[in-house]
Amino acid sequence: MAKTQNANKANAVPDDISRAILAAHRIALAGHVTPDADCLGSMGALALGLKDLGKSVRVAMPAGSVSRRLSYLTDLFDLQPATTSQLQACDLLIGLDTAKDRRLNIDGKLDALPGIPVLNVDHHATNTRFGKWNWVDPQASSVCELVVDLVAALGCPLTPTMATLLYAGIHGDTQGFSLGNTSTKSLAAAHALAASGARIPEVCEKLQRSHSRSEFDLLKVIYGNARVSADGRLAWSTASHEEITAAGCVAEDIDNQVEIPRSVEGIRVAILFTEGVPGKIRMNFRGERGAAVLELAREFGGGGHPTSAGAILDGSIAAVTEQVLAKARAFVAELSR
Ligand SMILES: [Mn+2]
Repeated sequence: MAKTQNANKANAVPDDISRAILAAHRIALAGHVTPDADCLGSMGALALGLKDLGKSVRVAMPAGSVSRRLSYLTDLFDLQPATTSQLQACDLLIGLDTAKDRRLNIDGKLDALPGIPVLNVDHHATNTRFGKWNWVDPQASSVCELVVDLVAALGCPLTPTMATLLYAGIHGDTQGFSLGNTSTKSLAAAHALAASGARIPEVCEKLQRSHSRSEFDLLKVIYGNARVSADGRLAWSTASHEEITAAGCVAEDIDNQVEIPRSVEGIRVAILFTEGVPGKIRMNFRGERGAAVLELAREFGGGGHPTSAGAILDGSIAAVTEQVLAKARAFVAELSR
């Protein structure tokens, strides 16, 4: 049980992080492009908590960036996406769940917000520490797990809606408490959120059992295109721009469908290739039993977590798939049995 030594480690909030937030008056929040439940849950809960402290809060969220499934979360915090000039009027920008400044989901990125100090709260091992203040804890299951401690340190009471948002993010990043990042700390955070009124059945229904017909048709495409390598250790699937469009979906509807090839027994590496935008092939990599797919994603300019990573390449889906599968086959061949 090598992991126990970190399992109870408290995500103690660094003093400079709480101080910088408490000193600010107009706070902008931003997550990463193609936002997931962790990104939206942490933004939403922190936005509600900071408003409760009397801060003016703006949320960066370019139009069309949230999937239909996850709009459940943005509806809970009910904040209009900020305009660039509203963001420019802020005296602090908090980046959440975002490893690199160029991944921030802000029109024009940080270049659009000159002079605004950035506070970076993240759990990606590849975080570049792009903030003036940085709180990066790769041991944390999710940023929502960190925000549970952050709102407590700031003195914000956890409302049932904040607890629901944070629970959704922990649920999302741990795949329903099923992955290796599920620790006593993440379970303790979930316990605290449940005690604060998190609506757990609602989160599970909305995140797991609420596919629109279009999203369901896209799942059928991804099941239909799924393949497994001859040795059974690599599984992948694809969805071309034509297939995504024919299902009635858009680029934002691609989120965790890599779980489909990942669900094959015995695989070590799963990859999903999707062409949400024509000619831009997005790859989601997942590693099972410790397969460090981050190395693979980095070969293609990507990043992420050790066993959950992504990258984007320009080209046709056929050419990119062939190029990446060649490297992936070599990668799984090197893994110990
Ligand atoms: Mn996350």
